[in-house]
Amino acid sequence: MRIDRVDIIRVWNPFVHPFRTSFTSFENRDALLVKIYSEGLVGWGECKAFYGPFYNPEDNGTVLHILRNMIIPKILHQEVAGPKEFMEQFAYIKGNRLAKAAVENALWELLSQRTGKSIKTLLGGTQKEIKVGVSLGIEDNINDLLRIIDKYLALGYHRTKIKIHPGQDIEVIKAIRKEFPDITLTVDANSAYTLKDIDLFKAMDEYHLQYIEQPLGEEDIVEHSILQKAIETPICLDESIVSYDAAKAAIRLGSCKVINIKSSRCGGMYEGKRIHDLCLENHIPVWCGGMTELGIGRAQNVSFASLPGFTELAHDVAAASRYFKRDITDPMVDITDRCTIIVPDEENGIRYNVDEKAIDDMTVGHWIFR
Ligand code: OSB
Ligand code: MG
Repeated sequence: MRIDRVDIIRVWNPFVHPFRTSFTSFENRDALLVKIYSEGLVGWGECKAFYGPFYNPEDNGTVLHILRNMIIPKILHQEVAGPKEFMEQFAYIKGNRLAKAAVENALWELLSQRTGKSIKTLLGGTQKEIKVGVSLGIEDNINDLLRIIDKYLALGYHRTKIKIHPGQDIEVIKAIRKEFPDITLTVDANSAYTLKDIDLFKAMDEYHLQYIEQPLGEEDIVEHSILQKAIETPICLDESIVSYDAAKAAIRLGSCKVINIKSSRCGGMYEGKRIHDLCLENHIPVWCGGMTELGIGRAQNVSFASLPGFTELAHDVAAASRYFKRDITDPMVDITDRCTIIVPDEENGIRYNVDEKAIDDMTVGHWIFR
């Protein structure tokens, strides 16, 4: 594929409800989109970075630098065979995987258009629909949270995940279990604890959580292995799984029993699939994580989650309307009455077309390279 032009577009889309985590509170999705023009076709990628480095070490500023100074000059007016070759070509750039993934995702899109095959087919996806869960932010008032949980249960969400942080953890879990004793419940600590809190995690065992997501630091693979051996509840690693090697280390050390794959954090869907395959071989259940994506990234996550290992656990890929009043695809990504999302493929003909008018209305910055 010859790359003829690349645009980076920065958009802001307000959330319908602020999303509060242990690291920050998000009022709107501030995202960089990558639009690649190639031989008459246009492929879009959505970068998953945030406006600051609170969750990932990268942010929109570092991504812009890597794309405009390191990657785009090397691919503009050049041939790029596909996502795999792109990743090989840029292996010499350390880290910066969210930046690489934005381009990689656009290349999958172009490959899909060139071959007339869906991303699901190109990746080797096998599932017609994916099962979705909901991830709920921190609320000051526990009753507010209980009412929000109720609302998503009524919509049929298959798993409820709540964010915890020191001071708002075991009491919240207790209150939820009192009102909803049997729901599939998980908690996400977003790295807010250390091994000093081991007794707190032992105490969580009695609430039969499906898993505890990322209790300790991103680099604490050894510490997670100590914690996992001390508790019954499965640990699910999220932030720590930045690469195939990190996943391999976590599995070998017994640092977790579940993995949340965010393919973008690992450089894109090609790397994400390698991690998926590794987990499948090692009988580690996986699910597809989310980063409050706009429609382009959300639709690509739906395709990625159709891989054969993503069966039993629900994904953080909810209906777009759970986050935004308006999104950048037409139609917006939505759930079925079974609370699943249909995976676009050749047979069902579903496509999430990019809504360029919506993007225009949300644009706060635009860089053109040609
Ligand atoms: O830790 O999974 C996380 C959102 C932003 C950054 C990190 C995380 C999250 C979520 C929401 O939990 C996932 C989603 O619904 O998109
Ligand atoms: Mg998480």
